[in-house]
Amino acid sequence: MPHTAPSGAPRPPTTLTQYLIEERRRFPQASGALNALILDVALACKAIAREVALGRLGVSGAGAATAGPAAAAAINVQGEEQKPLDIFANEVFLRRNEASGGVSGMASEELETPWPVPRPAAGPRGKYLLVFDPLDGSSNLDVDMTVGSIFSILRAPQDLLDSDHEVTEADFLQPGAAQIAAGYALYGPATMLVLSVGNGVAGFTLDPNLGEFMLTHPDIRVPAQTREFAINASNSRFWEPPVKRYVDECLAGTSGPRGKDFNMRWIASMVAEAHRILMRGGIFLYPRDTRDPNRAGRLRLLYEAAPVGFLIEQAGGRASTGRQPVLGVRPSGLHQRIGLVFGSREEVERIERYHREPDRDIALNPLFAERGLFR
Ligand code: AFP
Repeated sequence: MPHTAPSGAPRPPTTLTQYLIEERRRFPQASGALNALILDVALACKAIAREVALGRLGVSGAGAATAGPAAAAAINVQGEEQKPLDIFANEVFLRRNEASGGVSGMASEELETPWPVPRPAAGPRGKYLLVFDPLDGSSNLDVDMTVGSIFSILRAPQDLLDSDHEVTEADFLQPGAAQIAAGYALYGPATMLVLSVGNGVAGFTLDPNLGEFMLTHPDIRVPAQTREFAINASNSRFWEPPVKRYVDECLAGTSGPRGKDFNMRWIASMVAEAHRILMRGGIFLYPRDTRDPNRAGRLRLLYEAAPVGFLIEQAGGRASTGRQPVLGVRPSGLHQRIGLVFGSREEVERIERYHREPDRDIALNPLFAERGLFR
């Protein structure tokens, strides 16, 4: 039912700004700096959405030769190729948010080290740290498929606020549970912003005519059960036994132990997969595997796993490494990778159980006991 004003006329949809003002009422002491920061992030996302929608007509294509730094092919700190749009999106995030006064430092997938924001000539330092992947799933750009931006907002440590020294990597190494807010923008058929300020999850759709994000999905909840899973099956030979077991059981369908058929999806853009799961449930796995002993997984903890974990848990789902809640992991580095499983609560709990069970089976098996054949 559309909301109606006392006059009987339909009430216009709530804007992102109005939503944030309402949320701020929960904290009478709040200065408004967080809201201002989120609005700047939203503005950056609108600029990126516009550029993404231009496709080859924008910095990625014909215009690339004249697009300055965005034209240069480069490799980022992860050893991955940076597309012109990756660099453009990173610049937009940095420029838009360093001017806001709300942050004292930023960290990005595209930058090896933190981006310092100097103390302003007058007034205090920004109270927050902003961490982001400015364009997640950018390998999808060449084929005009959905991509997104994902961000996390942390409190700047007090000793940073009290000092004049530049932000350091250590300032960012906070567990996901410490996030103040997290969200993503999805550049799909419609541009959406999905946000949590720690009081549930809300989804906003960009009205391109007004240039405003409108609240279209209040109080998003992830169903506890699902029949849909997402995993890159080309890695199956590297999976650990609990993951193999889980996927095998899904594939066995009605004739297997789960007694029901499952559907599978893989978009190769975590933001897009997270959005589908927030909308209709499901489970996503990019688990720790044996492909590269130097990498605990593919996805990055600080700017992929932590913000998506915050959103999913705020929506009643669960996010885990398979072994522990992802929001409890204290990062050891800015670009640390981690195994990630998230989505419908009952499925994630099942996978966590499967990770515990092999150890238990080994412990119970006399062959593996302290004096057994294999120890
Ligand atoms: P890109 O931003 O380099 O395309 O990486 C996207 C991503 O980090 C994540 O969004 C996907 O879920 C995952 O990588 C896809 O990885 P695979 O290519 O190994 O399936």
